[in-house]
Amino acid sequence: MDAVECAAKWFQTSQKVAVITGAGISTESGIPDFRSGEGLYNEETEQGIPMEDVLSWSFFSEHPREFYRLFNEKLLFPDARPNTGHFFLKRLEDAGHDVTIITQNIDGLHQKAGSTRVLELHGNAGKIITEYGSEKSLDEAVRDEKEMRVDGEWARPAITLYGEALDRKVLQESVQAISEADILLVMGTSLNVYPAAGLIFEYNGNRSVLVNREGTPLSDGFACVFSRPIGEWVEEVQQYLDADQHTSDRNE
Ligand code: CNA
Repeated sequence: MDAVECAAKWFQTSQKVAVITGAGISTESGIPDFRSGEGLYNEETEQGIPMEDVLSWSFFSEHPREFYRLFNEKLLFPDARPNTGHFFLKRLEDAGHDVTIITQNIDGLHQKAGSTRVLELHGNAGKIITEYGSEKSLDEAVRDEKEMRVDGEWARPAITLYGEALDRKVLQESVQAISEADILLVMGTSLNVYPAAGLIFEYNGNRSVLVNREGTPLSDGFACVFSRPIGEWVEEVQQYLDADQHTSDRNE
C-alpha cells in the first residue's frame, strides 16, 4: 500500500492518533527548519559559531547579547500562520479522533490552527519563564540587547536549549499517548534529535506513517513512508477520504 492509501484507510479505523511533528511541518508557513539545504544549521554567526552551538545553555549564559540577537532574528516568526499540515491535524480532531500532537517545534502553530492537545517537547518561543518559574507571554517582557525582565524579575525564553533536560511531565505524557495510540503519524522531522526521536519506539502498533521529504536514520522502521512535501500528502489523503465519503453517501 502506498503512504496515502494506508494512512487514509487507517484513519478510518483508528480512534487514538499520536502525531510527532518537527520543523518540516512549518516550512510551508515560511519558517526555515534546521537540517534542510536552506536550514538554520547551515548558517553560522559572524564569529563562525554554528547555530547548533548558539542554541545551547552554555552559549546563552556566556553570550546573552549575541544569543538574543540571533533569537530575535532567526527564531521568532510572530506573523507566521498555520498551513495545510497543521489544519489537517485539527480536522482529524474535528472528525472525532483523539489526537495528541507531540511537537519539537517552538512556533506555536498547532495551537494557532486550533488543535487542543499539543505537547511541546522543546517549549515555545512566544513564552518566557521568570526566575521564580512563572510562565508569561514574550510580549510582557521588557527586553534589551542582553537580557529579559518582567516586573523587574529576570526571565528567559521558554525553550529547551541544548544541554538542558526536557520537561519530565511533557515527556511522560508523550510516552503515554504514543504507547496507547492506534496509529502513529510522524511529520517533518529528520529524527536526529534525542530524546524526541526515540519516542517512536514507544509505539506498540503496526500502523506507523512517516511523512518527510528526506530520508531519516529511522525511516526503515515505518510501515508507510511518504517522501514528498507534507502539503502534497495532505491533499492526496484528503482527496482519498473525500472520495470514500462520497461513495458511502451514495450507497446509503
Ligand atoms: P530538522 O532536523 O530541521 O528536520 C526537518 C525535516 O523536515 C527534514 O528532514 C526535512 O527534509 C523535512 N521537511 C522540511 N520541509 C518539509 C516539507 N514541506 N514536507 C515534508 N518534509 C519536510 O528538524 P527537527 O524538527 O527534526 O529537529 C528538531 C529541532 C528543530 C527541534 O529542536 C526544534 O525546536 C527545531 N526547530 C523548530 C522550528 C519551528 O518551531 N518551526 C524551526 C527550526 C528548528
